[in-house]
Amino acid sequence: MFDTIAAISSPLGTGAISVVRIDGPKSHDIAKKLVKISNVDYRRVYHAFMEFEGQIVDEVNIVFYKSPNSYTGNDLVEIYGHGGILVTRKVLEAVLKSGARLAERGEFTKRAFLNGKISLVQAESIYQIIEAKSEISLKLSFENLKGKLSEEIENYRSRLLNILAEIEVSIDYPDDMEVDFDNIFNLLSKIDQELSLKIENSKKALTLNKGIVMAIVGKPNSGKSTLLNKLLEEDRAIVTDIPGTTRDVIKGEIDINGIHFVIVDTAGIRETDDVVESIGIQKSIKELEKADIVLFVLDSTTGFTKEDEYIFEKVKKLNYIPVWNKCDIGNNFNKEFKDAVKISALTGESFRSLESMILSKVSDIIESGESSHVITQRQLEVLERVKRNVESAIFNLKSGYEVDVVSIDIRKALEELDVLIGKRFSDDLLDTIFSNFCVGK
Ligand SMILES: Nc1nc2c(ncn2[C@@H]2O[C@H](COP(=O)(O)OP(=O)(O)OP(=O)(O)O)[C@@H](O)[C@H]2O)c(=O)[nH]1
Ligand SMILES: [Mg+2]
Repeated sequence: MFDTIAAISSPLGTGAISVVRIDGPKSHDIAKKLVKISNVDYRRVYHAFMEFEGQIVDEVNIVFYKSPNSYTGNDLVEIYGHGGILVTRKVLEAVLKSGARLAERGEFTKRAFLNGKISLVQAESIYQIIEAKSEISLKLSFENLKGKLSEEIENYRSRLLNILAEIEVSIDYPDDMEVDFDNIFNLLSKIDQELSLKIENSKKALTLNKGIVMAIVGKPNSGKSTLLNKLLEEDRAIVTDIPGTTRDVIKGEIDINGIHFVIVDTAGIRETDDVVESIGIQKSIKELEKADIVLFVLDSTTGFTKEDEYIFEKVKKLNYIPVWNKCDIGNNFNKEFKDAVKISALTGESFRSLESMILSKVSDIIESGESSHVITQRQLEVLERVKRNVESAIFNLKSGYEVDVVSIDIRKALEELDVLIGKRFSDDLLDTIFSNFCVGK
């Protein structure tokens, strides 16, 4: 079923150690020949000089894994070499010339999935672990790797199967078994409610995984770019005392208490005849609407002005924090915003208060991380399809349709749960998932 593949599994660059992996039926023979070891104990580290066509390729440590006790479930070899770019390429080249094919992206992990070593959800968690930007996403990904989401799905599966069994018995033995419609209705409604909550939390948890988007908006010269730079602790955006300095959207990433944020600095919003500036302002407004949280920067040297009013009209519908900036030199705090957090983007004064305010404004997103174990867009979409089928079952039950119509809906919901966990899959789906991985993973 599998041919023999190989790839460099460590990042290609200069490092202490590099890893080349070989997987498949010929992996052991290829490696043994290259390192001149004939009898091997599995999972033991051997030291050797690798030779190919009479030349030393590298000095390596090498481990042989015997199917099914390997990452992929196949015979597998891992070669640890000196971590140089050229030398590692040479090791791979020797392996390829000895009969292996270069692996595709994620092909080792795909093999682990196809061999039943891991579920699709676990494969996705492995990808998420590599991609994780904050501690909380890392924690969620590890929980899924250990099977948390799979457990939850199994729970829904068994409940739906029980309902299905009850319905099917009544179809098979219509004279002996009365369907308890009320009970089925209640059980399905309970599942539906739980799914709604799960989906809502999952959406927030996905935001958490990608990074919470925080837009900094305000009138020109209020100190937005200064604030961005101070938060990032680097000179990312140009700062001048000329209003209208920032034209384009500038992004940066930071962690606050282990939570990952994508910060977006925008052009100061005002009426202008300048073509470039007004394009920038249109962009600002777009970013504002997409953000999970908005820092509305007010200038305490000018107080709340007409320009602020215009921006406030847009901001007030969103999840925003008013921030009085330049408090080192100004004290024009209008009463509408007298309780707003008062900072100095220049000196960093009161940044701790600003950070705790930010965290409390996104606490629902942060808390979603505790209760949701859906970590990818695909998982969320499948879960939404499960819910649609459950809803359809409830609707058909209420409308007095024959129970076999309801049983079809429940079967579909069950099928989607199988798709979620990877009991059912298409080649396209696998390609989409594994093509995100690196070569060698
Ligand atoms: N004293 C003081 N000056 C500040 C503070 N924040 C910003 N400034 C100054 O205000 C001016 C404008 O700062 P920017 O950060 O460029 O303002 P902006 O909101 O990004 O402006 P636009 O890009 O034009 O929209 C600069 O001269 C900054 O040094 C602050 O907290 N205190
Ligand atoms: Mg700016």
